[in-house]
Amino acid sequence: MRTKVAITGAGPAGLLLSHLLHLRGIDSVVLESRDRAYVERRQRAGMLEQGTVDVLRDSGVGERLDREGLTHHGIELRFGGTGHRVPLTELTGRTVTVYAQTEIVKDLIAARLAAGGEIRFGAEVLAVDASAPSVTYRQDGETHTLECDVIAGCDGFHGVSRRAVPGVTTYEREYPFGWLGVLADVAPSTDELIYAYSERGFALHSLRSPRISRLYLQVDPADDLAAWPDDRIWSELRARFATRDGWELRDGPILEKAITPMRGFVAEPMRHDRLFLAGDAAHIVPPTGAKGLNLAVSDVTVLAEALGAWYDSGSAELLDAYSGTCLKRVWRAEHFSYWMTTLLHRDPGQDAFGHRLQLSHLAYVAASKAAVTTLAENYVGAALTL
Ligand code: RFL
Ligand code: PHB
Repeated sequence: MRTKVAITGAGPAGLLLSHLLHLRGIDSVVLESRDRAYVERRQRAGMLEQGTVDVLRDSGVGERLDREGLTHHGIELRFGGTGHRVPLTELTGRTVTVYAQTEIVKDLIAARLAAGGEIRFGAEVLAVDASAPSVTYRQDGETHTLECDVIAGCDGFHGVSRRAVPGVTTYEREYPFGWLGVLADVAPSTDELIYAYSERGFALHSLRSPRISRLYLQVDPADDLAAWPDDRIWSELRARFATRDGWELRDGPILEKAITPMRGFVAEPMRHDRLFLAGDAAHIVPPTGAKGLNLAVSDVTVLAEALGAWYDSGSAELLDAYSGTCLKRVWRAEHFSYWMTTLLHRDPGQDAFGHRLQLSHLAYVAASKAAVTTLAENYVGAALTL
């Protein structure tokens, strides 16, 4: 078996890469260890930068996104019982869009299959060979080898591709926070996302549609879900979002809940020989800045263009620049995600001095146009290509 580009993982990175390569006439095979229903259901990101929306729309997979995605022009920072609007569009000229990662994954799978693309579900990659490019995987109890020109390692943080980059340097920061994410069958209590700091910890009010809310609570990453029955979740959310003007949080049935630890992680370089890492396989950001999915889209956009140039003209210039090009954006996103995370979370190990600094920082971001513009241009992605 042979293909031009072997892609490990059918998350947003692998699927979009396969689609962008197809548009350039380059065939690929996507190998995914899970089944289709699982990858289409996995709850994750929801906030897209305008650049991400443009890539999806311009490549012909934006039809449902244009119909169902919700365009937002601002977010709210809430602390001390008061909301402070961050007018993203006024400050940067850009918008952001709420459209769930699961919907992007469904749209991309449908587009690839309609175009005759090959996605092998239930195919677990065991090893990749970056020098005699090939991928070994197991499907239905049998081991196969897929030979190729190039491997795109898009198999996420727990995947195997990264291990095939010898001498890779990894940079890591564990945050002492976890997020309890909740999907609730209730109309959102807000039009714009609310990022709330309270003495009890961080909370985020997001949404999935005019009828479904997505909410997050800072929790101890070691917490057991059993310690968070639904009524405790709602009362904690109410306490953290409380304002002095009587704003109310609507509640409803909780459809799904999960706890995720928070970490920053970067692997450098993102390439070895014929293997190119993209998305969460190469880097993780804490979700406070809403950057993970957007970085994955940006990586594979750069990679598709570089592979296109290589196949068209034989020039490896863009492929050679791939890792450096991506890492500039990755590190800007790491810093912004760290900045948002430390601004808005309650650190259990923080001393009283640090706590006063944090409160002053929050007040400054709310009061200063320069400070809030820093937040806005990073949030919309305008500051990410330096
Ligand atoms: P994925 O989505 O993890 O996909 C990797 C795929 O590889 C498969 N795989 C394998 N397949 C074959 N063989 C193996 N050995 C394999 N090992 C793994 C996996 O099954 C999977 O299908 O990585 P990708 O494509 O790089 O996409 C990255 C994004 O998923 C991630 O960055 C975002 O979800 C992060 N994120 C957010 N990003 C944003 O841009 N905006 C947000 O608002 C946002 N919110 C979030 C988030 C992530 C969260 N969690 C749960 C981590 C909110 C949360 C709660
Ligand atoms: C989400 O809607 O899932 C979401 C939005 C913004 C974030 C993180 C997650 O910063």
